[in-house]
Amino acid sequence: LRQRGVTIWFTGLSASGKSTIACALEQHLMHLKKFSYRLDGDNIRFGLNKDLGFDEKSRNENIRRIGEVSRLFADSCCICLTAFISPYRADRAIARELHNESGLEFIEVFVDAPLDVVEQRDPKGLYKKARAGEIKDFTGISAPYEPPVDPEIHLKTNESDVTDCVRIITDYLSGKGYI
Ligand code: GGZ
Repeated sequence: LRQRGVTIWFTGLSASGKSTIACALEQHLMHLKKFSYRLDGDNIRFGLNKDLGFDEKSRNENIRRIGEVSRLFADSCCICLTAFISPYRADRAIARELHNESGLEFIEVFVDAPLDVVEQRDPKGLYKKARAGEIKDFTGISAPYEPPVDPEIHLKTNESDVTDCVRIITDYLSGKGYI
């Protein structure tokens, strides 16, 4: 493959737009005939990581495994997209280090939307349940989210639409020669 592998790591609150943007980016990369693969809750939390919940230790292990898997994809010359809350800075730093040790770039994308905005969106009613105490350890409500300090890309999804966000990422990728 005449393609360099890389991992694009989305992080942000539930309903911030991680999956939506990752899906749209994946579509765009497909049109460009780039080899890419998206890891998200549907193919990871229901498979490889179905033994894990949402307490801190489980999230650490969730992200550790996703870091390892995304490195394998990137190592196979794939543009790997990951869309997980990944709330802990230290866990994201481990995933980044793993990539760097293999000579692979790790592009951290902060999908930023204020809590009151994502709580308004609440597409699955999870924030409402969390507020009511029906879901414990819910990120932003009863569990922490540690925002990235120096992400490669910072998207504000209450100001930019999906198309804008995808363009910001593809501009970055073409600047680096990935596409
Ligand atoms: C946060 C939860 C929780 C709790 C279930 N806290 O918006 P969604 O529904 O579709 O995405 C959320 C997803 C978060 O899983 P991740 O693997 O991305 O989390 S982490 O990176 O922190 O390990 C949400 C749903 O699972 N969900 N319970 N308590 N989100």
